[in-house]
Amino acid sequence: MFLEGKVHKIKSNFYYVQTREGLYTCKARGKLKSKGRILVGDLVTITPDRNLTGVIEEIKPRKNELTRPPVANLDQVIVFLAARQPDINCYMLDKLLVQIEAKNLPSVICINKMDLSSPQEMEDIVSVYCGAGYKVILMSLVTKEGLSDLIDILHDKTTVLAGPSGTGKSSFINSIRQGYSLQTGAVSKKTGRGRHTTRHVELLPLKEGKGEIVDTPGFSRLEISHISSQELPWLFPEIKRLMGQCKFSSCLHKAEPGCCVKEELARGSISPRRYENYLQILEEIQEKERNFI
Ligand SMILES: Nc1nc2c(ncn2[C@@H]2O[C@H](COP(=O)(O)OP(=O)(O)O)[C@@H](O)[C@H]2O)c(=O)[nH]1
Ligand SMILES: [Mg+2]
Ligand SMILES: [Zn+2]
Repeated sequence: MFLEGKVHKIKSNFYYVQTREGLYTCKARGKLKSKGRILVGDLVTITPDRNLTGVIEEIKPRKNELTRPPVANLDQVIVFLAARQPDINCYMLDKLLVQIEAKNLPSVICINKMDLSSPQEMEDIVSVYCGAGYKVILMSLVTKEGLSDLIDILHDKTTVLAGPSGTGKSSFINSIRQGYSLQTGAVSKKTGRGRHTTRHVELLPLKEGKGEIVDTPGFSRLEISHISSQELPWLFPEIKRLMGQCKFSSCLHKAEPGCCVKEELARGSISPRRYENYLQILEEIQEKERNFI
């Protein structure tokens, strides 16, 4: 008899597999044993043994996987920002969104700490990113406004958080997880680093309903080295929509004649700030490509 389940945690060669019959503590069979072969988030088949123990026999094909943190089969990324403290850096945000798009993962932008700001102050940024095609949620963990909108989005999904430090990611994870406390804000005076530096990755089940959240933020390094200049336009949803309509099929939407991205920019349907950041990221990529040749 086999059981199917999802790996929620890996710790010293034990795999914690959530099945409909309960949480099984498993070992891995044969070649699956080698380190890094099985990831948190993997869907697996196990042979159950007594007392909720078992053996992992097989990994199902993955929908996607991340290396940082090492986790498979994600459904979405919540990009955590703060209205203030720290202020929003749109260039960093666009670079982060590009990385998430490159993994083919949907993202939702969440602007936390709205208790320190007002919807009027956020109007510009909300219209830019909604216009680009992203869902934007305004919220505060202090006043709890907007929190239920975010929780609705998590339902039935496996979610990873991303975004700059200090925006409230750990606080949010704490708030949705009963009896579980991640370190927030405080940094060790001795080492200057967070105290929990060697933690394992874990999927935390949501308090209500199905779905899990990864307990460690992803996309912490803004690496774009694996993205090519031809690929970049596909990673801006508002540019992607126009692909195939420019005069030249290889158009990079800089200054080529017959460019419909430039036309939409002139019409005001593409945000100048997003476009500037597109050009700047493109420049960074092209610089790397020139050095590589
Ligand atoms: N004013 C305000 N502060 C918040 C809010 N959410 C979190 N914080 C604070 O922001 C700081 C950083 O939070 P933390 O969860 O550690 O951020 P992380 O680095 O993204 O994990 C902590 O001092 C939190 O108490 C909020 O909605 N409003
Ligand atoms: Mg944190
Ligand atoms: Zn073009």
